[in-house]
Amino acid sequence: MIGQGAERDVRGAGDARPSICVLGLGYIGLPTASMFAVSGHAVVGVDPSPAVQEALSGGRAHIQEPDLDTLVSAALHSGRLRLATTPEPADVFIIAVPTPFLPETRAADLRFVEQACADIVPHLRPGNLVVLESTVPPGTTRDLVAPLLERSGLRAGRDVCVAHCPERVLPGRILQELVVNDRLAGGLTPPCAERAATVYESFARGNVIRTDATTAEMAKVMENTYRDVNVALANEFALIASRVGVDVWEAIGLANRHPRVNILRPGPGVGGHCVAVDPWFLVQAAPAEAQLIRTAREVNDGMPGHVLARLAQLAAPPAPICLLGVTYKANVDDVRESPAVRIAELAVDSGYRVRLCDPHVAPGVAGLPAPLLPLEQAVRDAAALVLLVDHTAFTHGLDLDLVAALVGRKQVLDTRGVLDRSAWRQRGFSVDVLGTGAKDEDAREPRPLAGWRSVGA
Ligand code: SAJ
Repeated sequence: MIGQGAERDVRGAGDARPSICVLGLGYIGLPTASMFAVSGHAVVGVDPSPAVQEALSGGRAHIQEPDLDTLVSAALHSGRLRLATTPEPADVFIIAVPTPFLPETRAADLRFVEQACADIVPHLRPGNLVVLESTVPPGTTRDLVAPLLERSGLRAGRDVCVAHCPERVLPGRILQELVVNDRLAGGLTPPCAERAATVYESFARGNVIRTDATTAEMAKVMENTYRDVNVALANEFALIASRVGVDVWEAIGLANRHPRVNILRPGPGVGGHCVAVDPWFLVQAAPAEAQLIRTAREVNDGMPGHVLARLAQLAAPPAPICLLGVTYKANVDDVRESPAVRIAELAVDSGYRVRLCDPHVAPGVAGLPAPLLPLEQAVRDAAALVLLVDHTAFTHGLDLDLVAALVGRKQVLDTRGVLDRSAWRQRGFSVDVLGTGAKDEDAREPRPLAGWRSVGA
């Protein structure tokens, strides 16, 4: 938790740009703090985690993201980004802390936001701006953040500006998207929106669009919900395609040639800290109305069970199996809400001897239900390989001859539709692909659709 710190102003003498205190140096806070620093703001980045402090003090980012090390190091060397474990007085406070959901109710867990507000209060001065970047249920800035900040004795919207400016960056492309994406500046009042927009315009090249705080909150959660529902539709298409004996990857490719259709990719489920979480904030806000959103979440959460059922067609417990990838998506190191981890848990519970392999994840990372091994150990004697994450290291970096020589049985299940099927088959593998007909040739035959009639019959 972020605690109180010494009264020290972030800004040095003679600085023209507002000084900024960023609370939370995670996937969003660290790139944002660094970007503001290299854009000329005096920034203090606040994070109480010793691991974060240790990595950053050594001049490197504690998370994997293309070019982030270079940006962080430039920001630190410029002298404009300093690190702290507690907030300090500044012109602008940016809250970029996690907003998970409570596992039992799936309601938003806003404790980190509440704590950040409490930590800012002692430093708040008239004329300050407080920006909430964390994704929250609609109404949070107005109904929770503003009243908490008013414990300072200052009136939100009059003495201090308050705004919600949601981040929209895609992990894996954070640094580009931070600059080029359009941004929302949702103010408690129009002057608050204007003030927040001006701050972000110091590095944003996309449009910074002024709106009110609750509309910005709603728009942000809608964006990720739209993506979740689209993936759920793709996943449901995959389940239907394997039932009727169609290759969903080919069918989606064909459907997407329609100028107004853009179906996303099926897969082993939806993970990460955003798309798998944020739709629940809308369910929480309007449970009776959010029917489609809830069903989409359930479809996506059902995919790990489907993957396990397909694995069971290839190998029975206690066979050794190798799961390729544990992160929530390709080429990142983030395992939060990862469907691959869920699949590993289900496989362990079913009695498989599970080995995990992921070149992006450091050994010893918490929360994995099975050992994380180097490739050669992970695949040795395995009765089946399951590709769960389409890391480039797996799609283009595998030595297939070596893998073929090491495995126990040459069987692979591709849950992302990315493997070069003919290259694997050339090495003697049977290749099962999620969203295609069942593995055995009989079941692969298209089944007649219920109610089907030939023309003229
Ligand atoms: N996924 C699929 N099929 C797809 C696309 C994604 O199964 O076709 C899965 C991924 O494998 C992953 C999950 O969905 O498990 C989410 O991945 P993602 O790449 O869709 O999104 P995130 O969580 O990395 O980032 C999202 C982005 N939101 C949108 O694109 C609408 C990003 O712009 C947001 O800033 C971010 O959430 C956030 O922080 O809210």
